[in-house]
Amino acid sequence: MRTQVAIVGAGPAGLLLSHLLRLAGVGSVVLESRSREYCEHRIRAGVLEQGTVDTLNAAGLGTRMQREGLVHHGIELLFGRKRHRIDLTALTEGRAITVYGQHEVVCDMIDAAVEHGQPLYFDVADVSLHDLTTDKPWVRFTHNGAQERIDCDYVAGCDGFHGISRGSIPEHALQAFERVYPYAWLGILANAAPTCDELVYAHSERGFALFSMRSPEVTRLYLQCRPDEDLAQWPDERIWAELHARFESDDGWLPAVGEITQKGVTPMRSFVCEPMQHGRLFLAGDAAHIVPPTGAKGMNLAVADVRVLSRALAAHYHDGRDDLLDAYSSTCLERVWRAEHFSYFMTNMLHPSFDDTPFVNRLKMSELRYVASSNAASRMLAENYVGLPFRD
Ligand code: RFL
Ligand code: PHB
Repeated sequence: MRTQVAIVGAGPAGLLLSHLLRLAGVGSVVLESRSREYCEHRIRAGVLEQGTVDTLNAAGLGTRMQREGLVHHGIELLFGRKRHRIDLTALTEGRAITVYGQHEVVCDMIDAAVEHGQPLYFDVADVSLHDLTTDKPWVRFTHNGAQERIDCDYVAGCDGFHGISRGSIPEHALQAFERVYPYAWLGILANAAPTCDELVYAHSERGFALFSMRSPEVTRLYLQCRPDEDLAQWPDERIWAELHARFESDDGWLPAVGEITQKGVTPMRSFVCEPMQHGRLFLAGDAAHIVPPTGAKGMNLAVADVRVLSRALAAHYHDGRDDLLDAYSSTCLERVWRAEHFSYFMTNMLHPSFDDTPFVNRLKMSELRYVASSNAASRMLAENYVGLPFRD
């Protein structure tokens, strides 16, 4: 097989990259280790920044999102038994976020790929990358028991944090920056109508909790837990009791209880590798960086990376220019580090930790009160939460 760009991974990064490249007249092949069914049902992120929504709409991928996505103009911070609204739209000259499940975005992109005959191989195994520092890189993989080879001009490593792409770069050529948090999130999906129109980020002495949603019938909830938490210790009744204890407030607001249809534990980590390129391999999305989910930035960063990469590749093929490809890593890292800082800030402020001293507890409460009451501080939060506008 031969293509211009071989893409490893069919998550948001890989699927959107292949779509944007097709629109730019650049050929690609996508290789995914999981089944289509698995990718379409993997429950993950839910918050799309304005720039992500605009990118999906401009690429013709927004039809169902416009119909089913929930546009939110604010979020709530709950602490000291009171809810404090951050008016995202008023604080950011009219910007907003859209709540639409990542797996729905993935379904929409897979449908578009299939409709346009985009080569997309699910259930591949043993993907390996070769000759990345030459101008003739190639990719080996197994599909339906047969060994295959793709010769290409470029490889896009869009295979997430645990993929093989980043590991194909010699250790001495990369620098990694990392922080592992001493807690995780237990997340559930429940068949219960959301009882608030906006997301509620709750700080309580018992730990953090988050109220989110997927549709007018489905609530998404998270609670801070131990990184090694055993789900078997969390029967449904215990989850609801703990959520209700953490969301307790003076106005009596609580999420509605419903059948729990999905449960999972998400570890919390910040990670960046620099540079995001090695020879003809470009890393995008979680393959290059991850953030704790408190800032809702992971999928949005994946979209931002491939937006930059697709334009740089189009400039190479159509205009014979490589300056955008050369600048890929530094262009992306500017946004990545802003999101890293914001996610770290939100995570530290909202999660009590077992090793917090009473002094640190007081600092966190002061920070929450400041963010909720100062126009300058809430504008800082709002501007980062809705995401930086694209400059191109
Ligand atoms: P993905 O989605 O992990 O996709 C990588 C794909 O590569 C495949 N793969 C391979 N394929 C071939 N060969 C190999 N050797 C392979 N190894 C792996 C995988 O099967 C997979 O299909 O990475 P991508 O595309 O970079 O997208 C990143 C996002 O998925 C991630 O950042 C977000 O989900 C993070 N995240 C959130 N991001 C947001 O923007 N807003 C949110 O509200 C938000 N909430 C969240 C989140 C992530 C969460 N979890 C579960 C980690 C909430 C949670 C709970
Ligand atoms: C979600 O709805 O899954 C979600 C929302 C906000 C976050 C993280 C996850 O910060």
